[in-house]
Amino acid sequence: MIRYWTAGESHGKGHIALLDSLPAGLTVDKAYIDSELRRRQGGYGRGGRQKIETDEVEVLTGVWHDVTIGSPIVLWVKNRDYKINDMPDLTAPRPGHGDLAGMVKYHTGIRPILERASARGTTAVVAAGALAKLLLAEFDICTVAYVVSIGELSLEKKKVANDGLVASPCEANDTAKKIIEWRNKSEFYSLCPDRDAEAKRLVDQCRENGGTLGGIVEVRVDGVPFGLGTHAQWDLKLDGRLAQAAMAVQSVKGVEIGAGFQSARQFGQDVHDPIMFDADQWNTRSFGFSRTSNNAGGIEAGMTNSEPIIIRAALKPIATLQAALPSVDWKTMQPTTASYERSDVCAVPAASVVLEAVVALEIATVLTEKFGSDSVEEMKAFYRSFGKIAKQRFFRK
Ligand code: EPS
Repeated sequence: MIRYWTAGESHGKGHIALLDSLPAGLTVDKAYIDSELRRRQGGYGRGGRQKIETDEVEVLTGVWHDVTIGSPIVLWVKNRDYKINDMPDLTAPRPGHGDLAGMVKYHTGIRPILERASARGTTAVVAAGALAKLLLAEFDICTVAYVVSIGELSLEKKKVANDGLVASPCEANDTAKKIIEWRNKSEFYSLCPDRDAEAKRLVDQCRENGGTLGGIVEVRVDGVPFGLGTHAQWDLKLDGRLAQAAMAVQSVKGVEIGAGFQSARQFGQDVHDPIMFDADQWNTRSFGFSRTSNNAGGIEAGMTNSEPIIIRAALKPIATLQAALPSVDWKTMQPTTASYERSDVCAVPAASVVLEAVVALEIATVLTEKFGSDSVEEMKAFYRSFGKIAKQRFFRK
C-alpha cells in the first residue's frame, strides 16, 4: 500500500515528498508534475512569493528511464527564496496560525513553527499527488477539484434562478475530464469562469481592507470501481481517511462527503440513492449497477459503490492579516497586535489543487490495497479478475 511523507521549511532549501510502494511500471511524466506545481502557484489572490518561485520537480530516486521501479520515490522542489537563517523571529503570534500553540509546545520562537506550518509545504504534496493521478489514469480514474465559493460569493455550477447570476456552462452530467476543461478557463479554478470578474472585485476589496478570504472546494473522482476501502475497521474506512486527508490541508476547518450536512435535514427516503441494475450496461467499474442520485458521494459504509466520489472542504480565511488582530508580544508579555509578514489574500484556488492531490493519493492508496502494489501490470490483472468474478455472480440468472 502507498504511503507518503513530506519534509521542508518555507524558506529552507526546499521541500521533499517520499512515496513508498508506488508500483513498478508507471511512466513518470515530469512535465505533468510541473504543470500541477504551476497550477498550485496560480489562482487569483496570491501574494508576492509566487513571483519569486518557479516550482519544478526533480525526481531523485525510484525511477529508471522515466519509469517507476517499485522502490521509494523522492521528489524534490527547490525554494528559490532560501533565506531561513536570515529571517527574523516574529514577536506576536497570529490568531488562527500555529504560532502560539507551536512555540508553547516546542519551547521555540515563532519562526521555527511557521516555517513548517506554511502552506508552501503543499508543493511536495502536489508533486506526490501528480504521481498518484498518473497511476489512477492507468485505471481510467480521474480526480478534479474546483472552487465552489469564495467568501459569501457562490461559484456553484448549478443555475441560480432569477438572481441575475451567470450560470456555469458546465452540465450536471459532465464527467471529470470535461469538468477539467471548464475549470481551467477560470482564474479562480471554479466552474463559472463568467463570474471571475465579480470574484476579483471581492478579493481586491478584501486586500484593500487588509483582510483575507476563505471558501469552499469540491473534489470529484470519476471512474472509481466498487470496493475500495472497507467497512470492517474504523481506521480503514475510506470516508474517514478522505476526511483526514482533506482536514490536514492548511486552512481546512470542515469536510463533508456527498450531501453531508444537508442530509441531516432530510428524510431517509429523500437522501438514500435508489439502486438499479441493467445487464446491458456492464462495465468493469459498475458491473451494471447504477443509482438515480448520488447523495452518498460514492461511499457507503467506508467503501466505494462505483458512483463518483464527491467531497467538499471548507477553508477559513488565511490567518496572516494586515488588519492585525489583538495579540501579545511574547518577549515583553505586553498587549500588541499580531505580527504581519508577506502572505496571500485568498489561497482557495491554490488549495483546490492541493485537495485534488491529497484525494488522489488516498484513492491511489486504497486502489493498491485492493489490487496490489508491486506492478501496474499485475494491478490491472487483479482489477480484471475482480470484474470476472462479479460477472459470474450477477449475470448467471
Ligand atoms: C505559500 C508560500 C508562503 C506564503 C503562503 C503560501 O510564502 P511566504 O511566507 O514566503 O510569502 O505566501 O503561506 C501562507 C499563507 C502561510 O500562512 O504560511 C505557497 O507557496 O503556497
